[in-house]
Amino acid sequence: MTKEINTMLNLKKLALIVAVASVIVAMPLAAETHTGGAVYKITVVTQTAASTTNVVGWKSLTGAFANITVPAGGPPQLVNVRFSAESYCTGGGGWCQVKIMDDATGMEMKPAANTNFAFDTPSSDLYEGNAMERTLVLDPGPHTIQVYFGSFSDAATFFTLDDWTLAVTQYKNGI
Ligand SMILES: [Ca+2]
Repeated sequence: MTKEINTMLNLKKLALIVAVASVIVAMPLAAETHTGGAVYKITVVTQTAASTTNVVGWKSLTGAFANITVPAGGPPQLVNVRFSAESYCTGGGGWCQVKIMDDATGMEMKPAANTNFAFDTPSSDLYEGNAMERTLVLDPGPHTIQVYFGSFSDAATFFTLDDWTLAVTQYKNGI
């Protein structure tokens, strides 16, 4: 094999490596799929009193939690949470964020976007109905599903949640 052919082969190899690397870089994170069987239990919490925060950081939304138990000795359960609320986000900058945690394990429910999920954005659009949905497969034992709200720009951002519903559905045999 001549030196020229070797060089050509090496260039082709390099081109292939670059092409593969480009595809890897361009690929989005894979979506996650979880499944569960029959409904085991649903817990629904509602509130008509408003809560407001202008603290920079997360704050637990008062009363927006559900204490649930995945039966000991059984399989994990798929836990699906729907949260809807009247939302008002004003002043300052950044976003008004909501996340849902299992406080018992310290795990954020999926998609675990943390501060990257904007439930609302500061503007003069006043009150509106907004919603989110989260999922987690939980092991046997007690769990506390808790809603947190906040903003991460400055104290000039005010975030109010009102007239909310927290619905926590447990499904048997979560995977
Ligand atoms: Ca808004």
